[in-house]
Amino acid sequence: MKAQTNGYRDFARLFCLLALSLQIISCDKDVPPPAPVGPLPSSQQLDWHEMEYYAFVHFNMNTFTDIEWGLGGESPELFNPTELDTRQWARVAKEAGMKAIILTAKHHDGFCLWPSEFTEHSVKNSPWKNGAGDVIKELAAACKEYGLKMGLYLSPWDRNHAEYGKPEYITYYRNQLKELLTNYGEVFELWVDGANGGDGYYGGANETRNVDRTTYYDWENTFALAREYQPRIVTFSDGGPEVRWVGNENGFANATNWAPLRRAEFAPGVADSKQLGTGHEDGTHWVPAECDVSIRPGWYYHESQDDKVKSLEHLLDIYYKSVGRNGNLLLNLPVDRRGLVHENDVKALMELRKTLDQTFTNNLATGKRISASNTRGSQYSADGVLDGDKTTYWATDDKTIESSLEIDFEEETTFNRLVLQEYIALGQRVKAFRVEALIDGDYQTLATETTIGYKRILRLPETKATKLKITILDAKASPTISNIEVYKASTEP
Ligand code: FUL
Repeated sequence: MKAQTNGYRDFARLFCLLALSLQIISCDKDVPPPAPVGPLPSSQQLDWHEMEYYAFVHFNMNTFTDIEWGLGGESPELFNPTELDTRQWARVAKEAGMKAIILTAKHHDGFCLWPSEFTEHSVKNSPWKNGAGDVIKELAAACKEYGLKMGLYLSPWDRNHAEYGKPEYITYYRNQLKELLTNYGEVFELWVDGANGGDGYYGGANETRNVDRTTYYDWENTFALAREYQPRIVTFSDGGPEVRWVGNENGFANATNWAPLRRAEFAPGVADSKQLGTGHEDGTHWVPAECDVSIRPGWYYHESQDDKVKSLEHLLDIYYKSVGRNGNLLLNLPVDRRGLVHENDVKALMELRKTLDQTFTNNLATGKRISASNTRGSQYSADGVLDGDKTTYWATDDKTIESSLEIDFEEETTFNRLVLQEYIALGQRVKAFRVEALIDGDYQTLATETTIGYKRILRLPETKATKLKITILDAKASPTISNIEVYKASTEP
């Protein structure tokens, strides 16, 4: 029986080859995938893209001094949260639909939220838990309990440390990095801000110290240590290496947003912020943008800002301009003096979650027919974009770039949101695309846009149509689209 089957297969293959050479039929079972267009994401970066939305928590000495940047001479006695509860942070983040929490383990004033053995300027000399507490340990446990990842912010600038500016401080910084990355389980992201040097306490010297931002920290080797301690970590700074700042603190990426970046032109604290929002079409490395923004005007908690929590409309706009523009959203929650996410912030987060859930639950493209103007082979058919599986994707043959996909709703359908995703494992390729809808028998253009990347979400005018067409107008190579979703949001924007 087996021999018979094999015989039949051999015959079929022979027939196929013969037919193909005579150009009678197309046997496309073994068409290779499109060649990758570099630079490509690492597997850590692919995981990072999937996270999309997570919390920043600024909570540290500044919470108690009511300022944004402490000078470094603050007494550890001042750090005294009354109800610190990292499980509340984690529960709120989880219910908000976030995937992780990144905490300011050490901000520019140098106070450490863990009992570092390399300084006295930490929780161990505070009244909180009589000096026996460790916020990082508590957060790690809470994140684990709620299925969240944990990331850590370790400010390179340290206005407390007597040796800041000298080579000894780099040893100190690396010792702290080792403590944080080896004692608390998995850390998914190391967050390195760009503020470097200036006036400070510096062990009582009270002076101004400036450093050469490109050479002082020897970032290449410092980041290599981070990778040695946490092989799956991604490091964020103005220019990566793995994740880049978006160039503003409003939470917005530009509409054209390339994950590739000419990385050598940037370093932490050395960045042309205008370029960071767009990346580079001819970038040399995969360095996607992370969009950081606070839910309030300040990064740290200030009672005076209790009534300045961003509105639902503002938060939605941020979401669409970050997650919807090929970036991840890092939304800051200024934990208050009790050590809790404030009620007003919780309310705003839950309103946002509710609206996003209402919008992105009923995918109007599910189960609809989809066709393509060109298909590379049957395993790259248009069906791959509607099957809910991001590993299957539509691709054209190598010579075809301008090409389109058409979704047939079979009846008049009202929508105003479109989600598009490229199969980025093969690189970010699309440079320009157009969206059209078939309205009363005519195709009308709804949008003409540029990049897609990991995810692009378009807010379209409310449209009633029977078909939706997406035309790739230009790309670095044949397009690879892994997912399309269509929704009707009831709220504006
Ligand atoms: C900046 C810092 O100077 C701010 O205080 C804040 O931490 C922001 C997220 O990063 O570099």
